[in-house]
Amino acid sequence: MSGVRCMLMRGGTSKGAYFLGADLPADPAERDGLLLRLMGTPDPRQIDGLGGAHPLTSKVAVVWPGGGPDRDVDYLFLQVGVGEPTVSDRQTCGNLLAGVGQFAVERGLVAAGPERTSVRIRLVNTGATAVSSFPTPGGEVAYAGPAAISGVPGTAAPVELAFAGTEGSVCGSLLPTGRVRDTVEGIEVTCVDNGMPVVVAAAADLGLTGYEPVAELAAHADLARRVQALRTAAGRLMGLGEVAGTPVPKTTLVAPPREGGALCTRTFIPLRPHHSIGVLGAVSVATAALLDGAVGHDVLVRPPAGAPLEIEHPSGRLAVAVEFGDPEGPARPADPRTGGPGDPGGRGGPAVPRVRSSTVIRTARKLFDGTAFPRS
Ligand code: NQM
Repeated sequence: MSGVRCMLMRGGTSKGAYFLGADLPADPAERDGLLLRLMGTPDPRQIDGLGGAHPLTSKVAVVWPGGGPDRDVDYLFLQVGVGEPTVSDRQTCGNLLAGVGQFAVERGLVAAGPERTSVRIRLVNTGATAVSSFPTPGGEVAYAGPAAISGVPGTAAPVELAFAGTEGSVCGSLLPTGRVRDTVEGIEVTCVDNGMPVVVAAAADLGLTGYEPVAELAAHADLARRVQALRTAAGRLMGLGEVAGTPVPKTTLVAPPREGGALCTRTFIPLRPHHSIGVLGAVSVATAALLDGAVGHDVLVRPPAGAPLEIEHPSGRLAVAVEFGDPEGPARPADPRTGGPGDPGGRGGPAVPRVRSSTVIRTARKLFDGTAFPRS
């Protein structure tokens, strides 16, 4: 049986199989069929494949040389279902992104610099771009280093991810309903898309504290049903159509921070509670919380000027820096009253705020490089 060249990597708090585009079938249906057989889907335990029986470990990155002067590589993210035979390109993944630059160097798509390397990556799923910068001492990718990220044991080399063009990644605009706040299923929500479509609601409005451990949320009898009702109704308002069987929008429940961060979160992807929070999910939630009138804005504890927002999640924190302003023009300083970009409702501020860039620090590690064999 013929195998496929594959690298298994941890990217941030996710794990996935990385492929060169040229190593997979060009036909998307054929490619997806192969990926299902490689990952072990639709067995809920993925026992006969590479998948780890959870959405966070059933992921695929496909990378190929960039087709334009402004980018080095293109990165397509595919979410492979666990118990269902699905392969979705409807979202990107900021966690697997953390390994894309190193993979591109390892596969010879990008030449490493003598100390550090920056790789310009087009996020094919959304059209956004990211610059990934990581250490390459002596022209070799260094995976070991001093950076700790919540949700991953130990330390590794820091990977800086700077995003641009993430507004409206899937929905077309930062506030896809055209409003900073909506009432959906009797709950106040903010629907936002700054790289990931997310429905933000106050945990208290669903009868939760927002500090529950993941196991408690997973065991909650009625919660998945309520989250599904909320996101399917919100998904229609966001112009996403029928979202019951799709990975977006995510739902994030927010509460006041209680560990020194800016905001506490519990996220569902789309119905299973996240052990931490997705990278672009956190970027979107942080962006929303900075908007006057948005759900979460009233409980946000703003950091000192210039410091990133520490988004608390079940296994620690994720620091997100969001810069507002015309993406083509100079950065606009945050509104001194709110720490955010001003009132998006029009009461003296811009009608729709613009996001200039967002930055996070992640780590990644090469776990295995070789040949993967699909189930026949
Ligand atoms: O939001 C989970 C993750 C993700 C996606 C998800 C991600 C992101 O934690 O950018 O990284 O939202 O399904 O890897």
